[in-house]
Formats: sequence, structure tokens, C-alpha cells
Amino acid sequence: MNDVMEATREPATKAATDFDAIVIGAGVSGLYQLYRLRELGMTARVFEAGSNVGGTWYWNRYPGARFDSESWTYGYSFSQELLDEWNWEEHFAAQPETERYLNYVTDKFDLRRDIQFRTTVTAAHYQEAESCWKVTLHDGSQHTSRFLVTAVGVLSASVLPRIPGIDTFKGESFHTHNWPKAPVSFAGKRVAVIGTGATGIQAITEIAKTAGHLTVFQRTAQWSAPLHNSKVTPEEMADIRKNYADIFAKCQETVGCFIHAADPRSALEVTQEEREAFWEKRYGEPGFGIWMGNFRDVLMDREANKLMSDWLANKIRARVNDPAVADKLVPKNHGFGMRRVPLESGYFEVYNQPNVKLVDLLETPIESITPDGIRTTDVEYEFDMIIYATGFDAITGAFDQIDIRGVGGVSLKEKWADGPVTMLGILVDGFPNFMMVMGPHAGLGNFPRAVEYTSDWVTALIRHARDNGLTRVDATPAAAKDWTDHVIETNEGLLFTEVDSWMTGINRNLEGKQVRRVMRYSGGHPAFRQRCDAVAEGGYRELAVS
Ligand code: NA7
Repeated sequence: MNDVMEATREPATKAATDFDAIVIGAGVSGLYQLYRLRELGMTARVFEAGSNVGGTWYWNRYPGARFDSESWTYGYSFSQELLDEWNWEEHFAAQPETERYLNYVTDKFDLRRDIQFRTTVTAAHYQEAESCWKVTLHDGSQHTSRFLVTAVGVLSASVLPRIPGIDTFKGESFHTHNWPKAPVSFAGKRVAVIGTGATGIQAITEIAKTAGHLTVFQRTAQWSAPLHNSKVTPEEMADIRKNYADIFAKCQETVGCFIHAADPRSALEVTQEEREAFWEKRYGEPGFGIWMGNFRDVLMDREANKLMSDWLANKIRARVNDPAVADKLVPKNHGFGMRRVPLESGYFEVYNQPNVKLVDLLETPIESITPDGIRTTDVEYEFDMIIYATGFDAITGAFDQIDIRGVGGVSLKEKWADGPVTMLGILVDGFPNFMMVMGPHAGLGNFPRAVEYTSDWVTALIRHARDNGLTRVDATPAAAKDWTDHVIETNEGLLFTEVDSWMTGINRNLEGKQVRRVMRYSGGHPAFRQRCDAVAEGGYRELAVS
């Protein structure tokens, strides 16, 4: 089809495109966006690289992968029927349960027929004359749409470490994100895990149960705390179902959309006994309470943070038999909660097992991967399997993998070379009709809660465009600057901004990701929603439309 011809033949308000909207990704965000677009009566096509739905919960099938959010706070809230039907098996569901849930949602709402699987989007170019997007797929085929919604995830572009010889290893090797569907056996094998982030900690705990021998290569120790997962009993599920409205309302009130809200007290205004009793209680409770429900100043005040870190260090030491190993497991270069707190289920006790060894890469860095294993500065270890739990090109990585070009052929990757510029983390000036569900500058946290809100906002904007005969909606440069400045402001003074992590845009394995950047909104979800609501209620005055 000749798009230019079509566009000139059709009235301006009628889409002369293959679809009203194209959505990239069929994970938590993409599925919900498709549902909402359908509701508008729009034609939509979702392109998904995987062979099934789920996104994060499709790819990350490594042993031990599970929620750190309470399952019943993570599920979609939009359908009462769905809430009535679905029973969560565990308070923190493992990957297979979540994957089942997302498939159930897909089938219940008949979403599959608009999703094209095993399809990678390689380019998306805005067509100025036709006010539409032309999307190119891995096989060279092209499709056009008025609107382009990215639902590409925050942690979806996995990264292997830059270690010489990585391609020479003769045994099995996997990145945790690209884990095979067929079962992987560790029995009797000499297994290496590189990386001790949230993923590594989950995987190591599980693999240690069956591996012949497990060697963990740790560069940075983590302030990990207990998850306290358990089965959901039928009585608990009945109770949860009765209370869904309150649960979701509570999530809406907190900065991270979790059910855990910070304690209004300062860690410094209570006695040592009170402080420690409070931390002991949080340490004994399920979920992120210890991070998100701590004293209000623990993540902001150096002294409060130091007290918490020292307290938690003692917990780690008490759980590991060998004091020298315990010492290596206590973080030295950052305080508690400055990086994403991994929740664990017996992680520290793993190092008391005779089949597990911890290698501290600060003492003996890796020199190379060899055909037989891993060589550090002091010894060559032989392995049957190497597992890379080495993380992601976070937040902007999935965008960078697609050649996205706006007005005048401007590349999004180049526009963001010095850090993202967005309006509300949803729009980018110069990229009309382009909307991001959970792009950079979005608030992180309990993902689906933020996804539902953001996707509803995107849907309302698309409806507004349609109802008003607009073929082009774009953020103005001024509005994008305002929001970007505000995002930067919300990060000022927060201790996590002083630490290298994926949340500050650092990935030591990637060129161009060595400088800390403001990647996320830190003003909290309630404030984020207020800003978004104000734009919508004001009739989208901040946008340039035609
Ligand atoms: P993370 O949190 O980025 O962790 C990656 C880990 O891999 C981390 O321990 C890194 O050490 C380590 N790493 C990366 N490259 C190397 C090399 N070259 N050598 C040694 N160690 C290396 O990713 P995750 O997948 O664990 O978690 C991502 C998020 O997913 C998580 O926060 C949850 O929100 C879900 P470093 O810390 O850089 O020293």
C-alpha cells in the first residue's frame, strides 16, 4: 500500500494506516494497553519478540524467579471478574504462576488475536506528511499506525559482561533473562554464577539446593533482607478478595505503589531500643516493608542510613558461620536501600553449605573466561556451567535497540544521549503520537499499579485526539523541559543518586553508561498522578496538537 497516496485520498481525521495503534511488547503493560485500545473501538496490533505473552515473566524463567511484590497487589485491578476468578497460590508468586496468570488474562479478554509473536521491531519512523508511524519488523515488513505505544519494559535488554574469552567457554552458559524453557539440571555439575543483584540472589539460593558445586562470583555485596514467602490459604484468599478495594487504594497512597508506607518517625528521634525493635519487626515481616516501610529518613539521612546499615550488617554476620565469608557479604561501598533491595529466602545460609564457595571479585577480579571455566587473578576455576546474572541495559536499553526517529529524522537514542528528556515519562517532544507506558522518568515501584494508571492516561489522550479530530499530538519542548527539570529536582538530595546502579543509569559492561544520570521520577506515584491528571483535566494545553 502506498501510504502517501492513502493519506492524501482520505479525510485528515480518518486513519489511513494499517492500524490505529501499534503497541510494542506483550508484557504486563502491552496486554493492558491492548485491552484499553480495544475498548475504544480501535484497531491495534501488538508486536512481541517472545513466542508468548508475559514480557519479564516470559523471559526470566531462571530458577528462583519470583515477585518481591505481594502477588495480590501485583495483579491487574481493572476487572472485578478477574479479581473474583483468580486465586493466588503464593503470597509472592514464582515465575510459572505469574506466567500462568498473564496467559489467563490474555485468554479471558481474547487478546491473543491481535498479538504477533516472535516479532522484533527494529525501527519506527514518524511520517510527517501522514502524521503516522511506520514500523519495521525483523523480517523487513512494515506496518503503519497513527499511534505508537511502547510497552517495552524497564529491565528487558539483558547484558552479558565484558570479559575476554566469553565466547570460548565449552560448557553450558545462560544469561538469567534468556533462560531456556526446557528444564536445566544442576545435579552433579560444577556451576558458576556471576552477579549478585536481585536476580543472582534468587537464582543462587535455588541452584545451591541441587548443584554438585556452586561458585558465586560477587563484585558488590547487597543489603538483602528476608522475603518471608508462604502459600496463600483459601481463607486468606477469601479475605484478600474481600479487601481488594482497600488493598489497591492503599497502594495508590504510597510513593512506590506498594502496600508498605514509610513510618512517619525519624530513626533518630526514637531510642535505640525502639529503633531496633522496629527493625526487628520489619525484618520478620514479608515483603518490602523493611525498604519501603522503614523510618522516613533512612533513605535520605546519612546518619539514619548508617544506623540501619550497621544493624543489618549484624544480621548478615549472625547468619553466616565463617566470619571471613560473612564480612565479604556485608556491603561496604553503599548504604542500605541505596540500590534495589533484593529479597531473599535463605540466601545467606547458602554460604554455610559445603558445596558453595564465594569468590570476592574485589580481591581477585576475573581476568578471562576460558574454554574450561573462569580465570581470576589468582586461580583458574573449572566449570560445567556458567550463569550470567549480570543485569540489564536498564530503562532506556530497550528503546535504544529500536531505531526510533521522530520529526526531521531525529533519533531518540541520540536525543537521549546525555540522559532522557520526556514529558511525564510518557511523551517525548518531537516524537508526535508516540507514547511510552513506563518509559524513562516514570516512577518505579509496584509495576502494574503504575502501568494501569499510565496506560489509562495514554488511552484518554488517544481518545481525546480521536474525538477532536487531531492527527498529531506532541509534547512541546517547554513542557518536556519542565518535566525533565522537575524529575531532576525530585532526585536531588536522595542518597541513592550517589551510588552506581541500574537505577542511576550505570552499567559497567556498556560504553556510554558510565556516567550517573537521572533515569526515574522520585517524587512518588501520588505526585506523579496529580501532575498527569492536571494535564488531562486542563485539556492537554501543554501539548502541541493539530
Ligand atoms: P543487577 O541488579 O544490575 O545486578 C547485576 C549483577 O551482576 C551485579 O551484582 C553486578 O555487579 C554483576 N555484574 C555485572 N557485570 C559484571 C562483571 N563484568 N563482573 C562481575 N559481576 C558483574 O541485575 P539483576 O538482574 O540482578 O536485577 C535487575 C532488577 O530486576 C532488579 O533490581 C529487580 O528490580 C528486578 P555490580 O553490582 O555492578 O558490581
